[in-house]
Amino acid sequence: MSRIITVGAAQLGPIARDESRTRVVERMLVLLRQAAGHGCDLVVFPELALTTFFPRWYMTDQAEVDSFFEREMPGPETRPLFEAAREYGVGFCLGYAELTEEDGRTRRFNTSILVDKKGTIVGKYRKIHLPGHAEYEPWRRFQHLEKRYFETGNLGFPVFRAFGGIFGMAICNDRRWSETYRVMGLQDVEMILIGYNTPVHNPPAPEHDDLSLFHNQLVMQAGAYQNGTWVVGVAKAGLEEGVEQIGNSIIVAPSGEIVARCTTLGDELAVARCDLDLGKSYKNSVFNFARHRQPQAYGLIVERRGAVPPPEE
Ligand code: CDT
Repeated sequence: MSRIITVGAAQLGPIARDESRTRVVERMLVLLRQAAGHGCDLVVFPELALTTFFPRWYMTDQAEVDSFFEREMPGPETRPLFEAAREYGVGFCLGYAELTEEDGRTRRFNTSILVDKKGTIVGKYRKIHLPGHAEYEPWRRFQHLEKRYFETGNLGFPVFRAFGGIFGMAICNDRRWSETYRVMGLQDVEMILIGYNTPVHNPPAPEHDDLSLFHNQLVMQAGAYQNGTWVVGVAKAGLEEGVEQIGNSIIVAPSGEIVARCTTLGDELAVARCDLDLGKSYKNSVFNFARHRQPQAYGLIVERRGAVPPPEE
C-alpha cells in the first residue's frame, strides 16, 4: 500500500448559535466534495464542528446544554457525512460533543472520531486537557466553561492503524501540551489530527493575545518535529457570536515545516500530499527514543511502548 496520503484541513468559519446541524453538515459536505476533487484520502474537521462553541455561555438548564450534544454517531443529521465518505472514498476526522450512557450514568465528553473511506468509525478520542473553568466568572467578556460541561477524557491517547499508517487525535488545548504528542510518539504515531476553537482573546492572560497565532504554530511544529510525525491542525475560525477565533489551520511535516495552510477565516480547504515515511528519518536518528531517551533519569517513570527499533549499524 502507498505510504502517501493526501490530507485536507477542512477549516470551518463561524457557526451561529441558531444554525442547524443540517446546515452545518451541508457546509462540511461542500468541503468533503472539494477534497474528493483534490484526491484527498482524509479530511480533518475542527473541534465541536457541528455547533457553535457553546462553552462560551453559562447555562443552568441541562436540557439546553444537552441540545448541543450528540446522542448517537452517526445520527440523522450527521449520517450524510458517513454516506459521502463511502461514496467519495474519503475518510474524515470529526469533533463533536458526545453524550453517552456509560458505567450506569450519563457522561459528556468533548470527542473526536476517525472515520475510514468506507464510512466506518475506526477510532475515538475524548479530550483530556479541558481548559477554562466550571463556574460563572462575571469579569470575563465571554465564558470558557469546558470544565463545567465535559468530563476529562477516559480513553488516553490511543493510536489507530488506518489509511495505511498510524494515526492519533488530540483536541484544541491538548495541542499545547508536550505530553499529548509524546504519548502518541511513544506508540510510533505517524499523523496526529487536531481540531480547535481558539479565541484570540484569552481573558486570564490578555498579554498573550498578540501571540495567539505564533503559539498555535509553535506547539504543533514542535510536537511534529520532536516526535517525527505529521500534525494536521484545523480551526473553527472567524467572528462567532461576537468572539474572534483564530484560523491559521496548518499541515505540518515531521520536519516541523508547515506545508499547507488556510489563509481566510471562513470555510476553506488546505491540501497536502503527505508521505507517512517522512517521519522515519527523525524517529531513527535525533528522536530515536530507544537509543537516546533517558526516562530512568527523569525522576519520573514513563512507560515506553512500541518504540522504533534502532537502525542496523
Ligand atoms: N477549545 C479550546 O480548548 N480552547 C483553548 C482556549 C485556551 S485560551 C489560550 C485553546 O487552548 O485553544
